[in-house]
Amino acid sequence: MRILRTLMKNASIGKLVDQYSRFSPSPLSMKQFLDFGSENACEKTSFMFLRQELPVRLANIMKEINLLPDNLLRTPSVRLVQSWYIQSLQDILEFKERDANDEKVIFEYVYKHLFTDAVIKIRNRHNDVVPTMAQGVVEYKDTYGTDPITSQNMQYFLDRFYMSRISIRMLLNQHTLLFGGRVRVNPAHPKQIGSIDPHCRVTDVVKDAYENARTLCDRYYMNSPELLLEEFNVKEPTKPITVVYVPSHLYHMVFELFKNAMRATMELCGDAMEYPPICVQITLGNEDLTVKVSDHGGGVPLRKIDRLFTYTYSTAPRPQMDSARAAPLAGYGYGLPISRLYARYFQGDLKLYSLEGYGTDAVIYIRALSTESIERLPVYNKSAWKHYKTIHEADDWCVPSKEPKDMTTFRSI
Ligand code: P4A
Repeated sequence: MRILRTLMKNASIGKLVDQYSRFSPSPLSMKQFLDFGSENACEKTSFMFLRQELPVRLANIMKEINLLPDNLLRTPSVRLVQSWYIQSLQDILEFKERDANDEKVIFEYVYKHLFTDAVIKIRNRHNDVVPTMAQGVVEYKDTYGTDPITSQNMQYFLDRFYMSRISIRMLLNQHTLLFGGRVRVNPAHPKQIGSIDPHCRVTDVVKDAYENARTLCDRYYMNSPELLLEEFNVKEPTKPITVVYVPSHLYHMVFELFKNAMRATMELCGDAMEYPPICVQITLGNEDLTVKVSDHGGGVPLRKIDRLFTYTYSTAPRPQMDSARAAPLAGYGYGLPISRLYARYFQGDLKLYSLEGYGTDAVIYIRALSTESIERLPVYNKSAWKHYKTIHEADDWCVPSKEPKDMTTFRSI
């Protein structure tokens, strides 16, 4: 009887996933996020939007989880993650639409508080999605190994899956920060609209991230490179550069880049007492706000750059750490691929330009105009489906042969 009930429930949740995945997610612009937080915006508008949009975003990515290789789907970690998504979808669908006449009353007296509680509960339930999914990838790799095709599919899925998660958490955070407390202002950041700062001072975030990375670096290497910071505000050279952005996202990205730059610098220079500084250039043009983090850490050959962004590569078993020493400064994590997703989330990007033997320039691109900062969201459709189902044929570029052909063969004609 229990089994039958479970089966019935799973069958109906499958139907709901199908139903909501037929809608495309609705990307929001920075302006729309700010409007939800403005004085006259109401909690009910936010509620009604989230009641529809959260199930759509959840269902869209749940369809893609279902397309993962069976052996990966069957790992305990991926099953656990999947169960969180099912539970959260059910939690939101409790707030069903009712008769429009009753709706206002029901919202004020019943839904309002229950909804913010549900939103907080959902956010907490999904806190450990990244390490749990990473564990699933390790389990799969240990048992079945990896080939380039699987690795490529995993990369495609995880980029979309983590991007979807970033976007869902953004929605959950905005709602709780704006409507969860008694007042709309965040005591720690009174000028922010939820997690968005309409006048985010890029330099302040960069300095903060540098100081915190430097503390880790000092602890591990007993020393650290200095910071040289330059700002180029092209149109208004005397004004500090600001942008409408999520400071925590910017912090996450630059902190990651500082850790990498410091690690490369310290490992290259060894016990030398002097280290080349890390140079940061912050530039505001018409379209782009660019943050470049340059080091003289010896660089990475082009052949190995892609690996720094590859999930199946980064999830190699951790090296045995000497428990007496602090955790290593960077690496063995998802730092770079996730940072790149943060940059892409609002239509920017993160790129590495390395000069092997010399050093690395890491560049974060952010849209300067808030009207262009619009969520970049994955959508489940036929073309996404094809990515998982296509049988990959031979590459359409020649494989370079290791042993060059004897050229005399051609000359003797
Ligand atoms: N040289 N340059 C970088 C690294 C090395 C580098 C590096 C050996 C490699 C892996 C790593 C951290 C640093 C850099 C800046 C970057 C990225 C890589 O933003 O100097 O951890 C995975």
